[in-house]
Amino acid sequence: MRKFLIFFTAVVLCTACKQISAPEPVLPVPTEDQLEWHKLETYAFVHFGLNTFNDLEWGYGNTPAATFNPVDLNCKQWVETFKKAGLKAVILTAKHHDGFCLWPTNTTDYSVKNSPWRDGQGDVVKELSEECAKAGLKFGLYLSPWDRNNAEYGRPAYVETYHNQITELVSNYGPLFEFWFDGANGGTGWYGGADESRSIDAKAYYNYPKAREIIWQQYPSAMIFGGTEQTIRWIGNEDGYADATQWSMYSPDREGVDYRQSMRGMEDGEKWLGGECDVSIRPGWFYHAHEDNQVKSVAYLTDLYYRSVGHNSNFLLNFPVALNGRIHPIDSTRVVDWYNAISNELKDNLLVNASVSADNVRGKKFKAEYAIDNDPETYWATKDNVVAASLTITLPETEQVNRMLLQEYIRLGQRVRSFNVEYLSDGQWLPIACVDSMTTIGYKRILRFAEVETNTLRVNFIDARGPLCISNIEVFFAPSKPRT
Ligand code: FUL
Repeated sequence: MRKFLIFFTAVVLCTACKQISAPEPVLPVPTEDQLEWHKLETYAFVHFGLNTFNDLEWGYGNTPAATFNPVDLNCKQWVETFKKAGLKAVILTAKHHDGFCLWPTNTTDYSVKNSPWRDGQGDVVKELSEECAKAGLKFGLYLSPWDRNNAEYGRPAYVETYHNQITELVSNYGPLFEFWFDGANGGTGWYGGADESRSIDAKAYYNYPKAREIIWQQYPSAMIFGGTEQTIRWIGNEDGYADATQWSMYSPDREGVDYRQSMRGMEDGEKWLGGECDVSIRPGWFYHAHEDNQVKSVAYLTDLYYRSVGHNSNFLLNFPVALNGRIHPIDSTRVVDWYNAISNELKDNLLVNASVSADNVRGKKFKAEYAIDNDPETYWATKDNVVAASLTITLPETEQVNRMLLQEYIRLGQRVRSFNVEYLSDGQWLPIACVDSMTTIGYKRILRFAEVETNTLRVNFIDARGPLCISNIEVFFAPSKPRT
């Protein structure tokens, strides 16, 4: 009997401590660096180079370096624009497919060194990295693996040159938060005058493991986009959006997978590879005067914000810097207006001072209040094996609402598979009319729905990969017209 009592007490105690300890992680989970990257949410891309001066998107590699001549290049103006637009970082095309380098490299003559700009003494990479450092913006680089100028392209000597270019960049500029390996390998090019088509096996040819080693020796926290060593992933389109269902997990090498799967991620993906949605503010990546009237509207960009950041992804918005070396005033005004529009829509969190209850709570350390306390490190969690539960939130007053922001505690993995939201109207629970399906959440999910008037909302979590871990919920009313 005594033995039985001891055993029984041990079981009870064990169960109790299990319930108050954090849920086991659901693998894969992000690294600390990936977690920091998720928090950036929106950042700028800059396409600038010989293409800008020759009205091209993909230079062939034979456009004279002498045509690069911005008369008023001003990286301070770029950075000021990005800051005003709430963007937290910038990635610069240090070299595009034409092979022209925006820094005075020792690896080729095809660079700013041989342009009339500042008598060949200028260095765009340096200037931008310094302005970023001053303004507290993170800095990243795009270095096209494909090089249509280099005579050795396709042979081992070019790969050495390419790695030397990475070495120069990581040695002289930075810190770098992200390194971008583009996937384009179109074949034809100037190639030092050979003027022919060359094909390579991209996965093997560029020796990406070596490239990663060079980058990480200097900047071990840098995210890597593209290539075979990626730590984040292309979203599968260049239109700036992800699917509403968006898992941060992915298996890039899985057999038979179409690149469009990337818009959704993979629930059973083996790696944590958060999605990055890239898009240009104009139709082209590089500046073309005839596109001055085609800068994306505030409404369009706002929609993309909800379909990228609001769909558990980061948003990389490109600026085609104009011939004078400045961001065109239409683009800079537009991006700031866009930022103000989003800030206005998500201004006042109506859950400040709200009360909340849950029909399942893991323990005191994981109570429902932690889902609305605005602290990303605390979260509401359910007991082991409980993947369906509801949170009922009562607002201090009846309000009009049409936006809900939700976040999971992704340090322990992405879990939620499906959920829905209801509101109380005259004592009756009614479903919200959301613009897209309520499936995954991840780092961040923002729902847009037809405006309702209520003082009580209920979030019903229907299915998940493990116990729920919800770190944040906010609710807003986005007026259709800007508030006066
Ligand atoms: C593409 C490139 O071919 C475009 O020119 C641009 O740089 C874009 C971001 O990536 O694949």
